[in-house]
Order: sequence, then C-alpha cells, then structure tokens
Amino acid sequence: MNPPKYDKIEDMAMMTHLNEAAVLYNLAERYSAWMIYTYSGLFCATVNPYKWLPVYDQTVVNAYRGKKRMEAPPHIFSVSDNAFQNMLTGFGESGAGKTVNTKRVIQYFATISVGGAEKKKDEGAGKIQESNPLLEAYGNAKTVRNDNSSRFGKFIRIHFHANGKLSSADIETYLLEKSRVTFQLPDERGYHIFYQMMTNHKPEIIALMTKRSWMLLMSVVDWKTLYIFSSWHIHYKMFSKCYLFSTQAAIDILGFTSEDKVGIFKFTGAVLHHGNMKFKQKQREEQPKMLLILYENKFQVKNSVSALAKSIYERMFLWMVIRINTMLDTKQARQFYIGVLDIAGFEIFDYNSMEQLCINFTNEKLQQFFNHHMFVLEQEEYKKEGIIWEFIDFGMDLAPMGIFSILEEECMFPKASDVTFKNKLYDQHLGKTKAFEKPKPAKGKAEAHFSLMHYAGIVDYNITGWLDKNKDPLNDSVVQLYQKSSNKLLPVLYPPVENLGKLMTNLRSTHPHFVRCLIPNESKTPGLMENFLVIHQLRCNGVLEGIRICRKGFPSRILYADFKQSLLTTRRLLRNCLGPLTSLTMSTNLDTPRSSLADKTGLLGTLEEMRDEKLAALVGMIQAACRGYVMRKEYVKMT
Ligand code: AOV
Ligand code: MG
Repeated sequence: MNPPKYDKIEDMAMMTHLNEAAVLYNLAERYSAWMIYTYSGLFCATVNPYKWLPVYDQTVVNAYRGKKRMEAPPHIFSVSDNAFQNMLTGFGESGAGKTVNTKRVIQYFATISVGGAEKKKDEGAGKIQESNPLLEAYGNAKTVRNDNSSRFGKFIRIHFHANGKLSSADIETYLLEKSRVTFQLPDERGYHIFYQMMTNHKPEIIALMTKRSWMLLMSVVDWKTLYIFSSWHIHYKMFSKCYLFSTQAAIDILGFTSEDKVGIFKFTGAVLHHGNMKFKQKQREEQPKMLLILYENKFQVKNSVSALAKSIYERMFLWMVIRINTMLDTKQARQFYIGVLDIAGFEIFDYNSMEQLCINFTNEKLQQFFNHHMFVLEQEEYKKEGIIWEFIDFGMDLAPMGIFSILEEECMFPKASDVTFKNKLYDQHLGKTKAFEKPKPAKGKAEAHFSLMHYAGIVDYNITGWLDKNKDPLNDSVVQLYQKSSNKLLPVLYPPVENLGKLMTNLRSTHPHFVRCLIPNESKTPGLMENFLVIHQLRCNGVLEGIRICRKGFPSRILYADFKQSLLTTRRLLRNCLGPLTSLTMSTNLDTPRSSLADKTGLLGTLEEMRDEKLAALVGMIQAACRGYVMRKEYVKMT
C-alpha cells in the first residue's frame, strides 16, 4: 500500500508502489470525489462520470491557459494546452467518453485562440463545433453500450498561424457503419436523424421541400412498420424533437445552401422510403430471352434495395463532410496543426459481425500504434542517446488480420459462399495463428464461427452474409440512372472512398498525446465503479506498462540546444540584472555531444519551475531595489 500522502494522487507514476490494486484504488478514490481525470505517466486517463460536471466552462478554460501540467489538477484542457503543435488521441471502449472529451478539446481550442468567450462562430475552428450536431445526427446511434455511439471515426485538424492564432480546421471521417441504415440488433437503433425527422416537428423543412412533396413523404412512409428499424419508442420521438432543431441549426450555421438542405432532407426521406418497400414473390416464370434481364427473387430484390439505400446514405454523409471542409477552409495561412482523433470504440456484443471486426481492427491498429510509441520508440530513443538501458519487451502481440485478405479473395470467386469462406479461414488460421480460435459454444449464446483474441478481449464473430456485405451489390443500372438525375445533388454523391492507411500515415507524422477513456460500469450509472471492468481495461490497454516504463525511463525530453539556450538566457539575464552582485555559479558542462536531454519524471519540469521562480524573485528584488530597499545577497543564490 502507498503511504497516505499518495492518496488521490494526480500522477500515478509518482506512486511508491505501482501495481494494479494501487492504480485501481487511486482511480476509484478519485472517481468517488468526481475527479475524473488522472495522469498516468505519459498519458491521461479519464473515467466516464455519466453526469455533467461543471468542469468545462469558460472560467475553467481560462484557468488552464498556459499552465504547466503539474500546476493545475489533471484535466482534458491541460492535455489540450500541452498538445500545442501535437496530436491528441482519445481511445477506449465504446461508451468510455472519447467523443465527449474530443468535443471538449475542440471547445478549448476554439475559445482560447480567438479571444475567449466572444469567439467568432464564422472562424474555421469555431465552426467545427457547430458541425457536431449534424455529423452526430447522421453518424451516431443508440447501441446497447452507448446511447450516442459514434458509428464512424473522425480525425479533426485545427490549423494555426505561425503566431499561434487559429487559422482553420478540417475533418476526415472513417468507416461509417452503413449497415445500420437498414439493420440493427435488438435494443439498438438506426441513425438519430431518422427519428428526428419522424417527429415531423419542423415546419421549415416542410416549407423547404414544398408542401406537396413533404405530404407525399409523410403519407407514403408508414413510420411504425418500417423494417429498417428494429425498435421504435414513442419517448424517443419527443426527445428527438429538440435534436432536430440543432441539426437544422447546424446546417444553417455551416452555410449549406437551401438547395443543399432540401437535398439532404429529401434523400434522408428517400432512404426511409426504401425501408418501406414491400415485395411479393410471384410464381416462377420462364427465363426471359434477353440476357440482360435477370429475374431476382424477393430476397435478392430486398437486398438490392437495401444496398441502394445504404449507398445513398453513405455517400450523402461523405458529401456533407466534404462540404463542411470547404466551409471550414478560411484560405488563411497554416503553420501547424493539432489533430484530434476519435474513433468508434472497441466493442463486444452477443452477435458480432463484419462491422465489429472493422471497428475492433481499427482499435487494434491504434493500440499497436500506442504500444509502438510508448514501448518501442521510447526505448529506441534511449539507445540512440547512449543512455544505459536494458530493453524491456512488453510482448504485446495483437490479433492477426489476414481475415480481410481472405474475404477479398473469396469475393472474387463466383461460387464462394459463407461455408467456403469459413473453410478457408480455418485452413489458414486454425492451429496456426495463436489469436484465432474456434468459438466455445454456450447455452443462450448467439451462433459464432470464429473467435479472435483481441488486445481488449476475446470476440466471437459470426460470418453470415460477409461476402455480400463486402461485395456491396449495387445495381449498376440504378446507379447510372442516379448519375443522370435532374436533382443536382444525386450525381455529386460519388466521391472517393475512405482510407485507414492514410490515417496511420497521418498519425506517424505527429507527436501524439493519448487520452485513455475508461468505462466504469455497463449500466451507465453515475459514480459507480465496477472494479473488474476497470482492471480489465487497465490490463489490456497497456496502462500499467505505460506507467512502468515511464517510471523506469525518461519521459520528459528537451532538445539539448533548447535547454542550453534556456540556461544561457537565464545566466545572461542574471548577469545583466545583477552584475557583480551575483555569487552565481553554473557548473553545467554545456558542450556535451548529446542531441537531447532525457529526464526522469518531473525533474525537467522542476528545473523549469525553479528557473521561473528564481527569475520572478529576481524581478521582485530588482523592483524592490529600485524602490530603495536593501538587496540581500543570499536571495540570489541559485541552488
Ligand atoms: P465514446 O465516444 O467513448 O463511445 P461518449 O463520449 O459518447 O463515448 O460517452 C458516452 C456517454 O457518457 C455520453 O453520451 C455522456 O452521457 C457520458 N459521458 C462521457 N464522458 C463524460 C464526461 N466527461 N462528463 C459527463 N458525461 C460524460 V463509442 O462512440 O460508443 O466508442 O463508439
Ligand atoms: Mg464516440
């Protein structure tokens, strides 16, 4: 156990005894006092409070400006402030708080760099906040784990001028879960926007769409029997009303034209219509003579219609992002940027399909990046600097992902089926790859075909329908028809596809800061911490290893040239101010061959603090001297 003075410690790297229990105890103690942010060496951890704490307003923003990490309690604003010129990555399981913290980071930058509370909404980064309601309406949905779960990943970049003033912002999105448009598991929902629209509570939308087309839409769509929704709650209808207002406000503030706006709502309505189509199976007729014409059965037709609905929805989402970016671009000079990454968190459901594999794969990639950064690069840096250091192998193997290439391959074979796909997976991985296993059947468990041991836990996947999902059977003739549409928006909806590889390249080119979001319980209860759930996350996320390497290693670094400069400036300042009065000695050898100065936790910070303190004291004394006081020599002794 740690001595009482370490109770509720702000940086867990400072603890005398570092073990799982101590870390958990500290997090729990802090959480019970609503201290949701805690440093753990190189990164910040946060536990979802599930209630709004008054810790994000303008006074708090101001309080964190220009503060060093240890000068104020741990906070997302402090991480943001220290991330200037760098990049921020929020990650953790679904529902842990990534998106909420991402919004706080954006809020912080949007307000500090355009002059406090009277922030200008027309500035790029101010506007990016305004894009949230729109992106969340179309990209977030209720899942079992999170009522407002992000079903896409985003990387937001805030660009700055050389003088640190805000320049503009842009956003990149990844992997929108388009299957959700037409299918959800029990207790989950479709995208928020559908429920918002169904409140029928926005006369302006009706006005925009011409009364006739809106009435047509409303009369044709039978909201209650839409097969594309697994559940429909009347409460949600009332709740969605207010959100419809913010979605619509976002569309206006961002500067979409009224034509765009009509297009957006029309297509959303059209997607709903797709969900309302019903098909009847006729008796089989003779195959037609013309080879072009091919009969499809009821299910194939339903599939094709779903594919079209999903495609329109996805393309409209991507198009909105492109439009948002055009509107955020202020065309001003950009010197550097801060990037904030918020992806859909790791998830394990009863039934896990291809969407879960994609999300978990992205998380796995990010974990790999985190490990590489924390454990490999960190240690390589020590070697490079000639520090005597025994390489620690953290041995964090991650699940193999040859699965996607097998899927791609199978999609090329016309005769491939779920069974052939499964056989191929087993042939190549079972018994050969450690992380790949046959799922253990259990009573009441959904059927699964293979298990993957991910860094965060074992997930059982069901491969039914993956081949079709991956092939995305878009009907070419309909797409051609779309391209010739008299509606201006429809032909525009075909921009290039998303790309995970580019994200990783982006990440590698930055200096990342990580914010580890922890989910305290699965019932969304404020203040309740389930120990096993938290310990599990600490274990698989490398939080403990991170702290350990931070204590053994040298987490603070400063370029030697900068350090030297800083010392010289201090020395010069002292000399200039005090001349012969000083009894100052500086014995540091400033000409060592190293390129950077590595430091155990805190020492560099302490040195900088000491320097600032001494300088402040000196300034005070000089002022006092000028006012005629006697200057006492010992005050200026530098320790
Ligand atoms: P996520 O982004 O990590 O999940 P969110 O950021 O959406 O999780 O958080 C889930 C919910 O927890 C929010 O809607 C809030 O109700 C609550 N919450 C999270 N952080 C805070 C906080 N700092 N203060 C108050 N409430 C909070 V996912 O997108 O599902 O991976 O895929
Ligand atoms: Mg989220």
